[in-house]
Amino acid sequence: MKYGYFDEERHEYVITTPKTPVKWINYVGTLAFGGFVDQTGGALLCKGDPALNRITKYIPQLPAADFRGETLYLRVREADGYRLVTPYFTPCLSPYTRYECRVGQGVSTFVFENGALRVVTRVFVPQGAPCEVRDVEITNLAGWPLTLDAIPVVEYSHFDALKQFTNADWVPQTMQSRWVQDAERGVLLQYAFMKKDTAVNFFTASWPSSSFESDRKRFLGDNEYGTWAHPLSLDGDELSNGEALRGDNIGALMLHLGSLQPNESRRFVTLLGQVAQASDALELLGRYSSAAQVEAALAEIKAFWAAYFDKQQVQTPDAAFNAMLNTHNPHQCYITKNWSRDLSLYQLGFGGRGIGFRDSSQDVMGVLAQAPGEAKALMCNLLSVQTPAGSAMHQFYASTMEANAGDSREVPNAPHYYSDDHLWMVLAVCAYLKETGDFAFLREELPFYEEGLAVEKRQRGSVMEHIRRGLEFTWRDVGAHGLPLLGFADWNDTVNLPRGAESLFTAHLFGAALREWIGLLGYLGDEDAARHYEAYYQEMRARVEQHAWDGAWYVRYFDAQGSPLGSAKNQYGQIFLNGQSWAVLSGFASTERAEQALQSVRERLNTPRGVKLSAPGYTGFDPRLGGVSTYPPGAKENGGIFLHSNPWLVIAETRLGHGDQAYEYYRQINPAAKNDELDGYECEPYVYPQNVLGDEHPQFGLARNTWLSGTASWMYQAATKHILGIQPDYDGLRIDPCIPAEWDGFSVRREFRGCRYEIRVKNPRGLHRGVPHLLVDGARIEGNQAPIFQDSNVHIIEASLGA
Ligand code: IFM
Repeated sequence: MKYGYFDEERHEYVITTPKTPVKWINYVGTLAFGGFVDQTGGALLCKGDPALNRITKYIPQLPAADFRGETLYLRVREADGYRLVTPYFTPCLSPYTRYECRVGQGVSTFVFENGALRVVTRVFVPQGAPCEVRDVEITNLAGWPLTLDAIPVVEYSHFDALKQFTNADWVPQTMQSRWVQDAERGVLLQYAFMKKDTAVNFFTASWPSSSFESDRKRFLGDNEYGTWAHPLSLDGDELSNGEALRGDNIGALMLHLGSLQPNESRRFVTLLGQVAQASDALELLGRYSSAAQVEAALAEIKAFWAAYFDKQQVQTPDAAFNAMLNTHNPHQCYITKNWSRDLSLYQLGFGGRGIGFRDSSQDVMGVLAQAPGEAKALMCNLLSVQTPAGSAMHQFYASTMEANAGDSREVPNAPHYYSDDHLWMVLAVCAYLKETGDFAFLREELPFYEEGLAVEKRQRGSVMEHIRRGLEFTWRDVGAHGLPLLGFADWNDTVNLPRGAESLFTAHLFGAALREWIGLLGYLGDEDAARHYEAYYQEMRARVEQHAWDGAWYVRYFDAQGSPLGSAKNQYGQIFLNGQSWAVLSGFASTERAEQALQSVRERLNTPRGVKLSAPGYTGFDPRLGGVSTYPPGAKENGGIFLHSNPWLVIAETRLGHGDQAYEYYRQINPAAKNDELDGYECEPYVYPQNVLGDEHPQFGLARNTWLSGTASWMYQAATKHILGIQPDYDGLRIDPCIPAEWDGFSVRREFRGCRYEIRVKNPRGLHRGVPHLLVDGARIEGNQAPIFQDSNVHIIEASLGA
């Protein structure tokens, strides 16, 4: 079953039925003001912080037909009363002859036709504005005049998103709405008495409202035995004009649109936002009411995305690969960078997560070509929650910069750090410097995180010093085999072994980080420091090679007693994917072991729907292992296809020159390649999910947790830097592809350090890799690195594999 199609010309995915297997969403705005809109127009919006300043009440767990945050009713006057239509399908489940939800960047466009009406709605947040705009155009398709009313409706959440569900007296007693009318328009205000100040949510329309409602009970009617599918108040001509001073606050506006002749259209906008006072809302209405104003605001968003996409565009023989790389993957990377793991259909933004140190450090690497300034700003925030000891706080809240130690807080005797967090930042900083050449960043002074101390009193250090402390922390923090201690967890949050356990993942990540850092120090000419870290690298490598090889693959952990996990000796969890891919990424594995380890992955972990994280899955709760054993075999980290880890395998395969295998692993999880077979998969085909159920699970192939996943950044890196091989370096742009032999070539447009490159790679001999020389603007250059030009001309780089 197909639920839509890719419209690459418009950079959109077009959902053609509201009845997707699960809710499918798109993001509008940013964390400053924004949220997501689903395929039936439901919206979850917040300002600054989804936990502490939530605006709409959107409960993802409610059934698909339910009301979720926002909708629009249309009333067609008929001889015997009114006929209700919702042009987003829900909650009236209105029959349609055409339904489209066009998922663009920062805007979702809904097209609804039912024979009598065409309704086109564009939902977006103008850049920098504290409001969502819905631009609605209704056309009469019937052959006779129609008399129409429009009733846009929003349901508010308490500003403290969790309190909404934990206190059913205090919350409703604080919810208050007021109507403010100026000469022409009315604004319905809803007060959010937040801890330190009062924010004012507002709902208004460019068409005059003849009446309004702010109380859900009155709107639905009959003591709420009226339903969202048929609110009883809509049987009458007008709403009650009730200003609710308690209860479940909503905003409903009655807009009498009058009589539309055949083919005649009416348009209006609604604005839902948050301001300090009513006059600000009216000022916003003045800015985004007319068709020209809406077009201008949309043009700004479009221009942002056009420039964003323009930084890197590819053309390969695989249409699904192109669709992801040219539109949907960079879009997801940016959204993930902005929202971290704070707010999605799956991360519900109640304050448990905020911005994750590990997650955001990886997200940064997915936006470097397009948004290096934003990446740098995020890295500065992250580094400022690194502790003076060198490890990092696991997460922080963007609105307050308060940080904490994540789930480890719940286990009093556990180590209160994660062994991998701080090391990701080494990769992020080096990748940022390669992309931008902004070496001054290394000298920027930033605070360390010292709980309880005002920021001005905290220790400070340069970015270089932060990195140095991180590397020294891991070097010292080792266990019985001299391998890094696990801490509360490493990348795999769900394996929480008792204190004293060692992590091979962290050992390999340490190796990969050291390799990057040594490369940078070498480039900067700091030979002493490079030698210092080279010694660490060689020593850690020797320890891994001595202790961690299990015969046909690497083990993943040693517990505190020195017993391995991820070994053929174990009954469950015999082999872990990350133990193998990262042994290649760190460069620790010899060629022979690397080949063998990846062969073991192929044989024991690969499935046609992606590579499993481990096998076989644990079959019941084991308190010594922790969270991983709470899942049934095949789910999430317990033998599921945890997508985030698949691109690491893709990269590892390219390191060994296996172009066909790398591409095969890439393609088997590319959602765009699944558009015709989504039934068992269920999620959006335009973004990566975090997880897919593995083959030990009866629902093998079912995806969940789309959008906010490290999969986005790493799939983008795997495809662009490692399959296509477009690799920024400190002093040039390297072209080092590793492609499937069947590709006869590909091309890439890339902006790098202000220069524009047109890269054309040919593969006439059906090879995988090997670029011995380049033609740069027609001149031969030995090797595979193109220079950086000091101009803004387009430079043509030609390469031929093997020639
Ligand atoms: O690495 C983590 C990530 O930080 C959050 N989601 C789960 C991943 C694997 O456990």
